[in-house]
Amino acid sequence: MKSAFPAISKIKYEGASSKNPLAFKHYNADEIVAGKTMRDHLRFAVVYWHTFRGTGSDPFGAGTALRPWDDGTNSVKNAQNRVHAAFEFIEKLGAPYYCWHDRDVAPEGKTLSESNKNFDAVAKVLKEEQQRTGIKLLWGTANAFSNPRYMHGAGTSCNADVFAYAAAQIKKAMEVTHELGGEGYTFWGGREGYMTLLNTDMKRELDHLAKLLHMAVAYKKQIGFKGQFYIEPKPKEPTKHQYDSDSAACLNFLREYDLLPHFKLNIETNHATLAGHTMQHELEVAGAAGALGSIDANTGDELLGWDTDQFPTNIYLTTYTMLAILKYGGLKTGGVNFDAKVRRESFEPVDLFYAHIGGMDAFARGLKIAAAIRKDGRLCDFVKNRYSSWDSGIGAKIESGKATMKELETYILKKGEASPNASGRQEFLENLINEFI
Ligand code: XUL
Ligand code: CO
Repeated sequence: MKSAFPAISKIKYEGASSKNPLAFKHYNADEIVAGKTMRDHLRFAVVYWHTFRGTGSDPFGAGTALRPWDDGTNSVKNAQNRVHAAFEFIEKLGAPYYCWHDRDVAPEGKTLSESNKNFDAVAKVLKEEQQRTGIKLLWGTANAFSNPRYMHGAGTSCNADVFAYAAAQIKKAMEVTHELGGEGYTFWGGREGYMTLLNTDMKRELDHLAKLLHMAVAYKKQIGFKGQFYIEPKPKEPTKHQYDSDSAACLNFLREYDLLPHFKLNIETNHATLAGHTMQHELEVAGAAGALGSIDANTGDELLGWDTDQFPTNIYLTTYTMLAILKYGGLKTGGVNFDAKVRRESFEPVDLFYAHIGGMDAFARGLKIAAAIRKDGRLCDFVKNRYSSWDSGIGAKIESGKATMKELETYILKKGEASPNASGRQEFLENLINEFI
């Protein structure tokens, strides 16, 4: 097999003073931070779709990406060759995981059985390459949004046959994920939403989506797949409104349909900002519900209102992300998955390396900074002290559920004014964060 990246050797950690653009300055996989190696904290994953299927095309122009290993056809042979290029890339980068959609790795056929046959033929090579390199599948997923049949959605389609097709496709994607030892399986509601409420029976669509997920839970059990299920919130794009719009909406849906025990959330930065939230907010909502599972690490552009899926380089973003992840006990089955693409203008293969190295270094710095902030303790103590009136006396009584309104009335009538508030100290805390950046 010809090398896809002959000019590039394994990316090494060279430390912060290195000027080598093909070296890590901060990500040192074996370095221990807060009791674990950086490798185990961050569990980096490369996505197959953007990194190996992205062409750089946009609504105004054709693809620009140079991918010499790819013959540009939709053949199974080309798909199999591409697997070797992908694993050479991931191995040289030193990422322990990767993720795919079924249709990224293998071409869709004319019938479902032809698609499944293609998928098996490529999965065989994926498995060989996983075994050869030790690279593992973080999660698999089905693309139930690109094919025209899914124009009205998959699980939420108005057409029952389309629902059946989606279920059959997801069944196969779960089987292949299981076969490849995947540690998770993700559901992102690509078109599970609406373009206009004028033609939409929302309640019926939500009931159907829940049915699909319950079927997946049952099938998971049947085949003995132990991986974690994730839902990935996103508010819009491609639809006007997606039912999995943000962490809170996903949690509400999962609770309403008794699915919460079976799912965690896969939170994506650019989806959070499209929902009008920060990544920090989305992680906090998921974490507080015990449902923080994995992250799709990318970023948007402050001046653009769509899902630009850029590689994360902002140290504040990675610091706040890692603060939330550490606070909720770290990533277990999940990982830091680069659901990000190089810009259309960054068309050379080496740009894939620069992009991932930058993202990994940004997260390594975020991890080290977040660990230092936690070790220092002032931030955590400040928050704890801010709520100290709840630790004893009337506060503790309210929290324990033993206080009544009548009793609180008596308490305040006797006390007079409530005890004075303490400052929120936002600026002080922002300065504190900057001490560590
Ligand atoms: C789309 C998106 C997806 C999911 C997997 O915005 O993020 O690629 O991560 O379907
Ligand atoms: Co994503």
